[in-house]
Amino acid sequence: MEISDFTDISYEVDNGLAWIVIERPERYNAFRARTIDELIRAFKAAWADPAVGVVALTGAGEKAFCTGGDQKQRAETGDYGPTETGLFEVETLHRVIRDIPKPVIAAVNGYSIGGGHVLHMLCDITIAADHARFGQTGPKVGSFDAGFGTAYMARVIGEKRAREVWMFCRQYDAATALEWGLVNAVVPMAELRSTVRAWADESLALSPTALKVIKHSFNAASESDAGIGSVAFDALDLFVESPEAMEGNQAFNEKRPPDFGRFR
Ligand code: S0N
Repeated sequence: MEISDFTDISYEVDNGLAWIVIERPERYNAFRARTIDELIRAFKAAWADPAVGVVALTGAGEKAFCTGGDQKQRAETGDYGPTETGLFEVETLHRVIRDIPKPVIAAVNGYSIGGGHVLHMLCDITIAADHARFGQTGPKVGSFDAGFGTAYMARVIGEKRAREVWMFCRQYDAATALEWGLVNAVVPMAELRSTVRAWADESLALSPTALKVIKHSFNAASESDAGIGSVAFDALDLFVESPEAMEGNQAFNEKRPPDFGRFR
């Protein structure tokens, strides 16, 4: 896939900073399988390009950063749509965000929910607009990310808070996210891009080799979370086709609360 083939995201390099933008605002920047393929391709382009020192990930518009898997696509086809390889490569995307040897900044411009919340968490730095909202919805819509989504979250915000996020599926505002250490800074939406630019410029002045080794040394401690994630995604493959998971998906699309009572 060439960058010129992108339909779901855009990719642009500006003075050492690569901007990767999810361009599906009508779906609150939810990802389908193609979106994931394009994101992986874009991160690899930034990895390979010596002109890029920092990567920023954001969503189009001011409503959403990313709201995870596309629940309408899931209702239409039972999956997230076709891919180049035939695989739904969300784990590969997680890997590439962690492995790219350059700082990755999430610029959270609205809702960061479900699989979209996991994406911002995996970025090295998160800068949020002051209207941003954060949360997990898996147990509401019939999915889970019980790898980095749970284990890494506990490392970031602590066990009690991570369990609260997953077991109640609440939303949290940007001020709470800052207080919890879930984000590094909160700024007005109008200053989000310029703030990311300023942070990127500070990092671009530093030794790329030192940054590479530092990033990978931070990753080393949480590598076992990837193993837990593989097991969890195996389980998710089985779960998503169950009546219980489908009830969550149907309820979202029918704009009603799910009824999980019969599965207890
Ligand atoms: C973001 C929320 C909280 C916004 O609520 P609000 O403000 O009330 O707006 P809405 O009217 O709900 O939304 C506005 C429009 O945007 C559409 N939309 C929003 N989110 C999605 C989405 N994720 N997919 C498709 N469309 C979306 C709305 O439908 C609405 O459009 P209209 O007006 O046309 O009806 C709220 O929208 C919300 O809670 N969204 C859903 C968030 C969610 O549950 N995401 C999925 C969570 N799960 C995952 O991400 C896991 C996926 C995954 O990682 C996976 C990995 C491997 C293998 C399998 C899976 C798997 O799950 O199957």
